Amino acid sequence: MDLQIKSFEEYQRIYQYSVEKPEEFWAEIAEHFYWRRKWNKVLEWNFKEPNIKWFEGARLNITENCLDRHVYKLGDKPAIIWEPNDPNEAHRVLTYKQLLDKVEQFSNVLKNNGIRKGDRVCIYLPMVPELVIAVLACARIGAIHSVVFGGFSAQSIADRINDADCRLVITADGGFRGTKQIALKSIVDDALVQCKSVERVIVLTRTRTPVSMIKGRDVWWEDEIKKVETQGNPPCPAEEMNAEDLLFILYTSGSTGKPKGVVHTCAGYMVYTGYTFTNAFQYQPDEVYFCTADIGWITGHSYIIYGPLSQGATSLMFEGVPNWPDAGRLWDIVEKHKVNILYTAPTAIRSLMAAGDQYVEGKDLSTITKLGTVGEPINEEAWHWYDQKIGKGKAPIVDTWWQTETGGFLISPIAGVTPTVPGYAMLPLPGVQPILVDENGQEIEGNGVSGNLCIKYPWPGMIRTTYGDHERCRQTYFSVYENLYFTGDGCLRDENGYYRITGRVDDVLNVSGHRIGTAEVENAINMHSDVIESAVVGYPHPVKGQGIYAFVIASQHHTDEDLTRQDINQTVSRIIGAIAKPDKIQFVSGLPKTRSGKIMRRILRKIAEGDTSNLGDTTTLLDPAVVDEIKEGAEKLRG
Ligand code: 7RM
Repeated sequence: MDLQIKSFEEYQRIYQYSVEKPEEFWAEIAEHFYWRRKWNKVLEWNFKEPNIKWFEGARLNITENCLDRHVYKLGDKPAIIWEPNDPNEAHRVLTYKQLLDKVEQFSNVLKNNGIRKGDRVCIYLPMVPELVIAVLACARIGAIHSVVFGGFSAQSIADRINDADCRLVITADGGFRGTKQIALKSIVDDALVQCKSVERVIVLTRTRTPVSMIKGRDVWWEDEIKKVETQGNPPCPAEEMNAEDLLFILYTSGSTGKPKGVVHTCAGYMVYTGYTFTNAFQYQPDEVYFCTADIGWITGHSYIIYGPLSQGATSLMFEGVPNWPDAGRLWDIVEKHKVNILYTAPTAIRSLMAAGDQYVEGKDLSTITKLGTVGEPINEEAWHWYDQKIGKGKAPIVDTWWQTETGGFLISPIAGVTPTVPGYAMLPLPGVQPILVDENGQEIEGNGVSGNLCIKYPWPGMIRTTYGDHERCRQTYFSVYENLYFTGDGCLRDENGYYRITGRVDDVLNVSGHRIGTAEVENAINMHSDVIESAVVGYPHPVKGQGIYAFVIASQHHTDEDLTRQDINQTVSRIIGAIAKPDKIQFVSGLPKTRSGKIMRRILRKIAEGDTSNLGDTTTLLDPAVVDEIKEGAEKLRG
């Protein structure tokens, strides 16, 4: 069996086969990878505990699949093209050969600094090639990476470092993003005041901002590289890993206040990201593939690094932001590097669309053959703009639905092979068995129905546990509905059997494609000294998809409410990061609560949406009068 599915007829046949004979199907997919030793058993599983083991007995290293195995044939092919924040700075190209050399070199740096298989390493770097090198070097020696997105605060870093007991942090002096500079090392320094487990910090120079370097703890990346060079640059053979050894931890938000460390393991994740990447995008040998995500999120892990590299693709990474120096930057990059496949988020499409077509006109986008979107539902207007202005009506758009927990795409078109409909993720990839259930866990069969989206059979890329707390993994994903993985998403299956994701059914927001828990934001707001209580909901936002709306009870009446709003925003930035700042803060004297003290979010959501015509039944409220006050306040805030 070929790895790439080539026709709709083949898709249907293989899909059927993957359901009837899943182990045979996945074994055939896995044959396309390099194993030091093959598996004894393809799959062992139960969703009760859960206990999920793929390719037991197999031994491998994912970096051997991403690097070593390509070098003979593709040694001089660009593996990574790096486009800097500032268009006037030179771009960089790392061929497969060069990337392997650099990964081996940095693997030796990690070893020189006492890092061994199983150790946890926190990576807090800007979008530079060294981030890819650091990630792969960890994987090469069997250290478990935990990448933290550069937009998170010192407190968030500390929480993540402590949760995983990281021994090492890899960061940079600073990072460039548009006109801003982010003082990464200084943020790490603030975090480390709370972190006992960290013995060493490796600091890359990027912005050359002055930084504090603590003797015995902090070392420069460049100095450590020189040491390896004086050792004669010895090779660093890849550590042989067991299939189910941990590859990485990535924190993600849920309905509680504390982010979970999603755990992915070596073999299944490798097979799944490679298989889904090559299929959904139908990657061709000389194509340049550009994913605009940050490596701090799962999209960057799976579809800038591991998926493309395991397939020998050229992966373009971009340090900057889509709207600087102007809203034509992505199109300049496409033109400059002759990008063939572009993968971005609906929020970026909407903001570039809003900037005006003049930023697209005159740019040569003729190289584009395929387009992709991810992270949130895409509205029809943005889909058509993307299709017409960027794809010129000739590039299929793959709307890839997946999650941090799924490792890779579950429901997605296969470019040019399966059909597409605006706003639809379409059909499950072979190997994926979605099901819709009602509130009671009853399967909703047939077409033209909607329900809660679950998956009824394991796939290799799925979450194995939440780090340090397996029970939490069971409760969150496997106990809501018996024997099913629950995604947290609502979903429609139309008359044709096509899937359309309608959004989260839990208290998770999706702001510009970033996952943020309402409870997390509430906790942060409540840290502010003048806040008694708060309730956070999402509301439709034209560019961000969802905006954050906070209803806040303050302990005293402030004459300058705007200043208090700014104080609250500062608090949220400090506790979580600027990405979680509320877009709107409304001061209220009370919140709509039931007699048992539960906040009725349904009512707050309606008010935040600006739709107060029908708030539903409010008679069970402790104090129904508070609703009118909140409605009035909301109208005033809207102006
Ligand atoms: C890849 C990623 C996951 C949540 C997920 C959905 C939403 C993701 C789509 C989508 C509609 C899509 N991982 N989501 N992709 N909604 N269409 N194509 O985003 O863990 O950060 O978020 O994002 O709600 O549950 S994530």
